[in-house]
Amino acid sequence: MKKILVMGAAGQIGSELVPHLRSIYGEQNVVASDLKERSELGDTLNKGLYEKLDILDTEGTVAVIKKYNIDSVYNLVALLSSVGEQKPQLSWKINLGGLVNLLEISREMKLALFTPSSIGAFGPSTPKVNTPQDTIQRPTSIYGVTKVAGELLCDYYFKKYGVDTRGVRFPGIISNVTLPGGGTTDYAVDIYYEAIRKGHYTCYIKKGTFMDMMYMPDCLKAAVDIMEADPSKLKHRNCFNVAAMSFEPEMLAAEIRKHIPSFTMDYNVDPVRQGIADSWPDSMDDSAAREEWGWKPEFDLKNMTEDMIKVLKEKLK
Ligand code: AKB
Repeated sequence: MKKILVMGAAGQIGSELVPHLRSIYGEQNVVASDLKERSELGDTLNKGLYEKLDILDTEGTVAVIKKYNIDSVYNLVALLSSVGEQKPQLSWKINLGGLVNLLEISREMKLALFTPSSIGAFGPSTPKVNTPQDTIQRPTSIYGVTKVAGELLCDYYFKKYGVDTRGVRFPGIISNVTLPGGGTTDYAVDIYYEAIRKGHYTCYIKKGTFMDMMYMPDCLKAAVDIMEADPSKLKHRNCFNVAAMSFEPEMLAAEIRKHIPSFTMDYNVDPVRQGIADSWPDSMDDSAAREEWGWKPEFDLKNMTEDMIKVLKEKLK
């Protein structure tokens, strides 16, 4: 059985990936870690194995890996795109510095390493519609710069040292357990909470701005499936486009209105996040992931919205 360490476990993806991995590999085989104290964790993480850990602390990370005989690491530590523009140097230090640290540890300790890339790894000169798997990558956000460098570095460690690095380019992730923080795509989560709480949302992304999005269950499936994939079939390894749906704010609002007919939306566009969104693809071509490891999402805008509203109505009661 795999022995897994999830770093950055208290964030939007980690807080759901940890229980998901535990349900597959067993409670005792999945260790969560984050900068937070255990007392600051949400209910789901609080129950199982947990270590307070800084990704830049090599000695501490090695000690945890030895303590639990870890053989696979999910590296979810990152400053996202919007917050990255406020703190570019910190973004580089954490996103890339943390990854370099983990790659070196993985090389020495023979670990498998999952590191997500993002639609943020593309830029304004990338083909916007049906963005190919292999194409121009000249991102203009620091987040994107760290993601492209990370993809290349992971490829390098695989080729040069045989480290089992793997990863996917995640779209905006929509979920209802832990809020995302500091991303450009966060509006597509906030809108559901505000629709239920207030019946109104002021959107910071302009009408007509398409971006790829994915519901959390598909995100979890992608993270597990790529790590379980037969390595002999993987031609890309660290940068698979994975897509599920592409929409713009008006389409999302219209779908919400099917459940909450009185819902209204207006706009107060944030130039920084709008600029980032404009530089990203409208929709990605994920045929390489489908061919090489059988990627197939289950959720589209319609069934995701049904589920989000059902779950959040209960949660926000
Ligand atoms: C962000 O908006 O920064 C992230 C991402 C798409 O990587 N959600």
